[in-house]
Amino acid sequence: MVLDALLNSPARIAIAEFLQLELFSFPFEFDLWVFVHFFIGMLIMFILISYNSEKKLGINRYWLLLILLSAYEIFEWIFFLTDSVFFIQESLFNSFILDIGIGMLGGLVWDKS
Ligand SMILES: [Ca+2]
Repeated sequence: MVLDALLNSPARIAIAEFLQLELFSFPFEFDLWVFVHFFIGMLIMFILISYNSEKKLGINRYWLLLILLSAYEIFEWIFFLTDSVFFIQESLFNSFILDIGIGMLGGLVWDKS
């Protein structure tokens, strides 16, 4: 299957391994994915502001960002629970506190800069 070939390609595995480079592991695991989550938070905030989402949807942009980041983490867990090779098991703390928190921080930094 094309998807399997893509997911198991040497380039994807190299990128995934690179991003898992552990910067420190105490008090929690902290790898390069932190920067991905941070920039994704900034990017989503940029899009929410650019499309005037608060006015159009009537929801505060920070709630929208939280909903989108949480939806992604739930999606990732569903993939993990179905034994997909694409996502690596994370602790609940890493997934729902750290990843979402870092994404929210990225959004805040974009919003305030
Ligand atoms: Ca995650």
